[in-house]
Amino acid sequence: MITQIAIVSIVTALTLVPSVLGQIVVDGSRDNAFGAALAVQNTTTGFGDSNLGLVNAANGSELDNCYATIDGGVLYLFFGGNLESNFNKLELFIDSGVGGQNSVRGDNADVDFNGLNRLGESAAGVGDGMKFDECFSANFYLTTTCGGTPTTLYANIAQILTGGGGIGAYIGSGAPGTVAIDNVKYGVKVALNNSNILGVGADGGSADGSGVATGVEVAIPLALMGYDAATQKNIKVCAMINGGGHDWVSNQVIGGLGAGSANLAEPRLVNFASIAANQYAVVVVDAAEPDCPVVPPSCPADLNGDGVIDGADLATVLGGWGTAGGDTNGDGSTDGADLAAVLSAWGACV
Ligand SMILES: [Ca+2]
Ligand SMILES: [Ca+2]
Ligand SMILES: [Ca+2]
Ligand SMILES: [Ca+2]
Repeated sequence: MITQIAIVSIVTALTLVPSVLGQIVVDGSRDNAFGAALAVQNTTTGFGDSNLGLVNAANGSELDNCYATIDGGVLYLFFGGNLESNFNKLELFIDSGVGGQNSVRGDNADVDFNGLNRLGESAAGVGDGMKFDECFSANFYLTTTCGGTPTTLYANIAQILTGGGGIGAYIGSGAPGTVAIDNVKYGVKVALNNSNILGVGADGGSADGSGVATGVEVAIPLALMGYDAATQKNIKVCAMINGGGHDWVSNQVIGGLGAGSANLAEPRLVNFASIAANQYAVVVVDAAEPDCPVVPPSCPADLNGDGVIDGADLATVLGGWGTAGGDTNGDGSTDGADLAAVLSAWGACV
């Protein structure tokens, strides 16, 4: 005889199913809620094609595809593929706002044995840091790696500020395939399921990364990345597999490098702007937003853009009084606030 309690339990379970389907579980397996792929790998891997089929270990690294979704103020990312359990790195750069670094500086936060700065400038002002595509300026960094006995997953995060510095943190460890890193302080989660044996092959194999449904999955709060939809809505993601010392970049990059591409090797020689197509995927929030965000002028009182705030700008304010002709603050009219802006900023733009 079926008790009333059992019936209630069954009904409750069925009622819960729809909401559960709509959520992302950070476990290294792709959820249906991610929707369509943002990018699919288009070259075979130069870092080995894993054939172990084990959730906690892989004997090769590949980035087969990238999925993303935003839910509840959190960015969820999924990268199909493998991360070899020999301390190869997944490097993840996120362009989550205006500013940031188009070329990686060498004075960022020291995380993962100063691994981030291994990709950056060798000395201040040399300008030899890894370079992204023209419309990509990184604001946030996450790196994850696995290795040891038993195989352990580790992750670190760092801010990437326009002027360098910023906060970096080790966010913990976990067991691939079973225990996600769940950092309560920062709200960041990282999980890895290394069981993929499909996707791209090594040289001579498949160059198609579509369909792979296990790999690295992360959750990052938008606020942690400095996301502000008032200035930049779309989020861009550039990911790559790197060597164990953050010192030898593979050919596994999201977006792909193109068929037949070799490993990129020395990180400081990587210039994605010189490689065809965009080496990033776009998490589209506003399809109408230009790919290169419009950077607000640093010197709004310099109305004629000649680098100096002087009588010419004052004349524009006075001549445009009551119209938009001398507007410095974007409110659409020229008034006392614009006059004050010009007078208080008098002289060279700073
Ligand atoms: Ca999942
Ligand atoms: Ca940026
Ligand atoms: Ca494969
Ligand atoms: Ca490019």
